[in-house]
Amino acid sequence: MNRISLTQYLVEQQRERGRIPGQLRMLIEVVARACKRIAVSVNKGPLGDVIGTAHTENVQGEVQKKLDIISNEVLIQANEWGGHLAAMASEEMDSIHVVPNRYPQGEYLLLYDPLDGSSNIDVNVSIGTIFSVLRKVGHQRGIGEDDFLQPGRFQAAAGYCVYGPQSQLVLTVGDGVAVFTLDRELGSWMLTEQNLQIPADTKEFAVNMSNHRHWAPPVKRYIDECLAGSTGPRGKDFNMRWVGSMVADVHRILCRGGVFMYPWDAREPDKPGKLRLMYEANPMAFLVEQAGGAATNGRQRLMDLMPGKLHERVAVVLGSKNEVERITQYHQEAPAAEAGPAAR
Ligand code: P6P
Repeated sequence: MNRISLTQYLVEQQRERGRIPGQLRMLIEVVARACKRIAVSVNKGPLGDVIGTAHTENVQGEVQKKLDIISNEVLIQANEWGGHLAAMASEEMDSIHVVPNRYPQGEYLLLYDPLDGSSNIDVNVSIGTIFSVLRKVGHQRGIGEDDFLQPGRFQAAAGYCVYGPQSQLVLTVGDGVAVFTLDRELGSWMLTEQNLQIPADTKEFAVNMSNHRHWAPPVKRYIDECLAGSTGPRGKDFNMRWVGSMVADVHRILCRGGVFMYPWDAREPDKPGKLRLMYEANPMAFLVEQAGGAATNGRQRLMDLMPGKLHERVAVVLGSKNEVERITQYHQEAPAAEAGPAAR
């Protein structure tokens, strides 16, 4: 089969649809190349000095794995010099990283989780890099954290690279979702799927069941009905999958449907959820919506949420449209006191 490369895909998309201006194409190609570099380190595992912790903590107070730091550095070094970016923000950095004055500044802002699911690194389970692209709002040189605080619907592009049995790059620029598989012999990302579509219905849910007793009633109601299966109100049996790596769980849902939940829970009532809005939830929400699915915080469309802080967290419900809508309906039907944190 005559497959096309990422570069050819981007050039043809620009020629036919005009959605990938030069700087955005450069950004996507640079990030894709950085993901190839990260894949090399991830695939080395114990053969390289990349396993284990770096004995440091990130802004979230989480112990950083060596590969978290390596991946973050790879993305910074790859993106600084090209003239396509004004600044970057990363789960692994407290504040934004502005392109140094020795390089020209571009029109875009890049946000990323350099290696999501890093708790799985040491046990050889799929992990990934998640990225989100926003446009620089002003045209002044000075860039601050506030320039990043844009709702997800303003994203120019989003994607992830999943380092699994295959390394795959999944990308949207707002015109459907395309999948590229890394051909290691060529060292190229090759188009293997486009216009991914998530089935509106599903029989598969993804959630960390060990948190069940901490959930708000609408979430308990939804999951309990799934567990009741064909003998319960849903009248059909459900299956459960939970990798504990968002990229792996979302990739499965993009490929075959399902619903993913990381809901608010009562252990830390002031925290809306575990996942980060700007560089986990928003890019995944963009991809899922572009594939015909839905993505909310249980009540509101994720991509409509106005961020207040760069590293803020959010509850996440995403995947097959009809299931996400049912979960939203259960939140709306619940008495306000039972529905978890106040709507934003
Ligand atoms: P838990 C990985 O640390 C992550 O941020 C997501 O990739 C994943 O979906 C979630 O946390 C897993 O959380 O509590 O099940 O370990």
